[in-house]
Amino acid sequence: MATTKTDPKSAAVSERDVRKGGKTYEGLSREQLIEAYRHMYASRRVDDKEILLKRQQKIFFQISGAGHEAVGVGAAFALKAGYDWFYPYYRDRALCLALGATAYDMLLQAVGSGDDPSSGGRQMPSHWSLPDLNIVTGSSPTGTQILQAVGCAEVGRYYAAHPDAARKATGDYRQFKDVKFHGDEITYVSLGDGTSSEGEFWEALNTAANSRLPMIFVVEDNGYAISVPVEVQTAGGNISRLVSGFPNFHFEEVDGTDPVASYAAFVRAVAYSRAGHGPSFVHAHVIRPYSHSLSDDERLYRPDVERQRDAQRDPITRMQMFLIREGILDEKGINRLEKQVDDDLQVAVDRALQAPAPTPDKVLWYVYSPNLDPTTSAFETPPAPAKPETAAADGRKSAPKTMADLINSTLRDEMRRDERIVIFGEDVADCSREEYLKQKLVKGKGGVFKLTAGLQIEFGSDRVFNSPIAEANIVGRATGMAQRGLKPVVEIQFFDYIWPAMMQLRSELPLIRWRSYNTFSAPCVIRVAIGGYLTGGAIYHSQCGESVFTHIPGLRVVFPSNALDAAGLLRTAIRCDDPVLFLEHKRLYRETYGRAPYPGPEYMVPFGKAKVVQVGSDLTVITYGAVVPRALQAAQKLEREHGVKAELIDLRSLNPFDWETIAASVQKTSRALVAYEDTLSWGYGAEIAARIADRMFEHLDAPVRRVAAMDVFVAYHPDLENAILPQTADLFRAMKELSDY
Ligand SMILES: Cc1ncc(C[n+]2csc(CCOP(=O)(O)OP(=O)(O)O)c2C)c(N)n1
Ligand SMILES: [Mg+2]
Repeated sequence: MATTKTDPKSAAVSERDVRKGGKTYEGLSREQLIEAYRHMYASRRVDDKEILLKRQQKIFFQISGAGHEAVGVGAAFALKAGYDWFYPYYRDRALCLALGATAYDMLLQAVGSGDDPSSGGRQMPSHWSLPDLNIVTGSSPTGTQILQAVGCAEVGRYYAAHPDAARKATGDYRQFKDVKFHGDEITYVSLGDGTSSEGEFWEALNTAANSRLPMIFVVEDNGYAISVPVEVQTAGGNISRLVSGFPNFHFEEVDGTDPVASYAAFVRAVAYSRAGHGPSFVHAHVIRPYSHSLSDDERLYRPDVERQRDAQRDPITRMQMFLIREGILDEKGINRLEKQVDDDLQVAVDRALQAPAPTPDKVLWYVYSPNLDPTTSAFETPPAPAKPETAAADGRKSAPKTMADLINSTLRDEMRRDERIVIFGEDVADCSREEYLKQKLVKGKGGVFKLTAGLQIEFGSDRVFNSPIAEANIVGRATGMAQRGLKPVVEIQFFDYIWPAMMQLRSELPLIRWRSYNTFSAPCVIRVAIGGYLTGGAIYHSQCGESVFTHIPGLRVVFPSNALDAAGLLRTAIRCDDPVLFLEHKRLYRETYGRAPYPGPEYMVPFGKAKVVQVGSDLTVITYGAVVPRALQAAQKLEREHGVKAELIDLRSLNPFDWETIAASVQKTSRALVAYEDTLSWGYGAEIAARIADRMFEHLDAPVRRVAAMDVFVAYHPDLENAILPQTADLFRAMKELSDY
């Protein structure tokens, strides 16, 4: 269909028109107004077509952009396609068309074709994703795009300050992550009025205001969120009033059914934000003439009188009347334009209906990077500790160091090697008021566990900085940054407080690649302090729960038990091309067990390779994290007292995990014990136990046993904590029973 791409620079036509004595409309020429109508009408007609196709059961879902056409076209004309960045929501069909998307692209998604450029048949229609136009893969959860857009906006500024970081590099994720930046690009993000109730919206405004980010927030206010009217969602019924106190913003409130007024509002917003003054907020009043979606019938909650009132503001008919009134097009001209759009659309529909369906053999494609496999030998390098004299020279000692020390050294060396790495999180900076550091008034903090100590001092405040206490903010921004090629290595201060980020962690970050059919990706690292055995940690500083995350396709999960593995796995996590949840056990940070000299700046441990901590032949113990040293103690006692030799496997990496090592060991010993710190029921070890029972039944001489925490949270008093968490004595008892079976 005809989707004439509008060169945003043609806005300059207005000057020519003026010189010729032609009238312009807020700077829009007559040609541009005709173009605007073409996009608006095309958008409405794609909706109408999809609705028809849905009724004919040729597509499976429909959600329309009807009523939102004018504001979308106004925004597209004021911004630059393929230059600025776009996080549109599902009603932005007209915006996407005016930026250069085609109706055919959209219909391919509606039919769910394997050729659908946005998702390969994986996402519902209206889930836009077109990398050439900088339209970033969107999803269905309301509002998750907003914090990602914040991250995206931060990236342009970062590359402007660190242009070398944008260079291509080989040998790690950067080889597959091209960077586009200009330095003055704007990030557009839109949402509905109801979505402004989501906390992430407010977190995003807060950061955008505080950092004066070049962003435009657009609230397309159609007065309803499915059946819930705006006054129920928004205190006082007007979002503009609520956000008006945010500093550094430019605000616009506009009739979003009027393309000329919308365009003018966006031109002002763009001028403000592109100049670097800060973010803009455009509140556009629109209508929603087609119910929420085809699954909704708004007559159930909106009386005719209200719906008719809206209909009078329909942007399509208003624009037709405007063009006629202004003598820009007469009725014939309008009919000709509409016929052209309809004819082109029919061609697109016919083609889309013939497009190939996706094939089930590809469903697992792009869950992880197809380019860089972190389980391969490319990520396996031997430790190369510094010789004592060089070690002394660069301030490091070849003496055994703690896990905390080695994580810190690994971060430092990786930051030296890769300027795309940024670190942020709660308290991770040495000191936000950097003048105190410069004046040497303070030493700096660098994390509540000091894992990032000294990094801000060495790398500067734009590479290592504090976030607000808002975990979705941390993960959402990291996702947006990683989409544009940065490598955020962010910290969640305590696993117990990871849950505000759960929508981002479950439904966004790990899905970026799969849902966009490998056209976007977001490889980044989320470091999380986890676990108990702390004495006094109590409920909210001792939780495990790793199985919640190993249950998420697309997310790598690692859990080292000692300093050397932590260094090697962290380096792999940073250099690989997938999102990684890096779990650091707090109790192990400074434990004597598992200390090691720093293994050098190239040391890597591949994912999915377990370590056999002790070789044995009588039973297999499969574990990880802080249970490893406890299981080792129990195994040594078992050998000492009973001559029973257990083979102890430290998984190190939970997703992927090393089935081969488990299988080989169980085949040898015929007895398996799975031990983990998390609560017993539905814990990570349940999956391992089930697989052993399922696949190795013939090799087993005893039931697969588990040792884990009681099914309750960790309590404060040490006696309670000891009873709740698996102890060496519990492990010893279980091993003994299993060997006796
Ligand atoms: C987190 C989340 N909660 C609920 C839903 C279900 N849902 C989809 S759209 C919608 C209403 C959104 O209303 P609004 O933000 O006003 O946008 P509109 O559809 O009116 O343009 C709801 C509740 C969802 N997709 N995501
Ligand atoms: Mg709404």
